Amino acid sequence: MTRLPPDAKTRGIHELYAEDPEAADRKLWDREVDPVSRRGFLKRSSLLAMAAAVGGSIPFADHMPGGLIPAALAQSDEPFTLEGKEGLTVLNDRPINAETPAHLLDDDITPAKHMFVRNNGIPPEVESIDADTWELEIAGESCENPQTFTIADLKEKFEHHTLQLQVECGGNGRSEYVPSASGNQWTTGAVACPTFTGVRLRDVLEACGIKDDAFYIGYYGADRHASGDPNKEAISRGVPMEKALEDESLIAWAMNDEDIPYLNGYPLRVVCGGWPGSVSGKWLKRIVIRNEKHDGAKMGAPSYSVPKHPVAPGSNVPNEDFETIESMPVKSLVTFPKSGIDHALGEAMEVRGHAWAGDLAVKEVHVSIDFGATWQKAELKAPPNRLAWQRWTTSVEFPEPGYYEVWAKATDEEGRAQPMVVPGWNPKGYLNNACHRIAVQVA
Ligand SMILES: Nc1nc2c(c(=O)[nH]1)N[C@H]1C(S)=C(S)[C@@H](COP(=O)(O)O)O[C@H]1N2
Ligand SMILES: [Mo]
Repeated sequence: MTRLPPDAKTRGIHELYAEDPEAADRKLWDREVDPVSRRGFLKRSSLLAMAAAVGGSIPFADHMPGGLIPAALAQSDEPFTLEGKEGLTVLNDRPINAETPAHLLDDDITPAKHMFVRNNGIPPEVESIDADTWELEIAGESCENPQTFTIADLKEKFEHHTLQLQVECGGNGRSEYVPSASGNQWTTGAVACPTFTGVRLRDVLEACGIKDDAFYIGYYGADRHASGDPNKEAISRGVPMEKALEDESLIAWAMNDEDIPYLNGYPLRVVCGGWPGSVSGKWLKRIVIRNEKHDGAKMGAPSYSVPKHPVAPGSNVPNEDFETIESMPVKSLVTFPKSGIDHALGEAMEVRGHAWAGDLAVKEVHVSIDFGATWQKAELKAPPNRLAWQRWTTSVEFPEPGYYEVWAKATDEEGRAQPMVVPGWNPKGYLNNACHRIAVQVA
């Protein structure tokens, strides 16, 4: 592994890219970042982020002193928030990455303001996006009749579908790995389950002709590589044909019956629920049908890949020993009450949350108040459609005053349950589906 040049932190990223692109990539993507305070954010923020922060463009931005805290935001020391988002914890501002505290994921259908943001590069400028002229190109060596569609074409030519789909970043839970894995230090909040409206990916691909040798699809978005280099993609991932052709794989223009939020991919995105969020391309411009595994940015190991066989924590794993993550593992969240709550002795406490299991359904959820010694079964609802999370609820009673933790453990339809400790360490810190726990003080 190449190491960062010792002065990398103080040098321009363009300079570094010219010299050592790999180190520059790591500098941009793999740094560990603590939750960013609003002040810290603004000190280092780009003009675009600054405009988003004040809620409009800044005509005299040229004259703004670097590091100035806009008066619009300077009055308080509240943590910084992103426009259109509420209560999210910003983990990184360049690119923007923000997660949702568990208690803000309590809604059955995640509201737009509470959907996490995971950006790999620089999103297209808001002003440059025109949904009326936005075009999606379908091409690739295994496409018979490459075609271009406007969003109006998609709406007119294909059947519309609305589905509730869970999107979870492959790195959700990364912060718990020891030794720590580089990358955004997600705790539990890189997951959401809003509804998406659009057309089936399958219908669009079939209209363009899928050759017999088709093997994989790949997406391209309008965002740019974090370095600003126009010849590099921020991310260009995809899924095998079988996943692409599933009923639930969508090209979506709406989320919760409104435009998709800018940071979540406006005006068009792919959604393939149940797989790492990275396969659900935002600001969608192009889909290629490939006769081999797609080889776009972040398709190759170690990105979104785990060792084929378990490895000891801290091991060095050669790229050829990785495999690409497909369906995500079974997982659950306690979304009510909020961790840290005070509860009165003698009163039953309602506990609830969601559970999901990648391509599978969740069979059972159990809850423990004694650190996993005993478990009680929660009530579990069927998902509104395949690949949506499932609501679970139960009520617990505490025997005496003191400190308790409520743990939740989901089991998928094939009998695999969430582990109570952090599962298999892997170099990039993916797939942590350990039981979620909340703290309760009973008095
Ligand atoms: N074009 C584009 N699509 C993208 C990304 C990106 O950076 N650019 N990030 C991916 C990753 S890693 C995840 S987890 C999901 C996150 O979706 P969200 O930001 O809408 O929550 O988008 C995916 N699609
Ligand atoms: Mo992700």
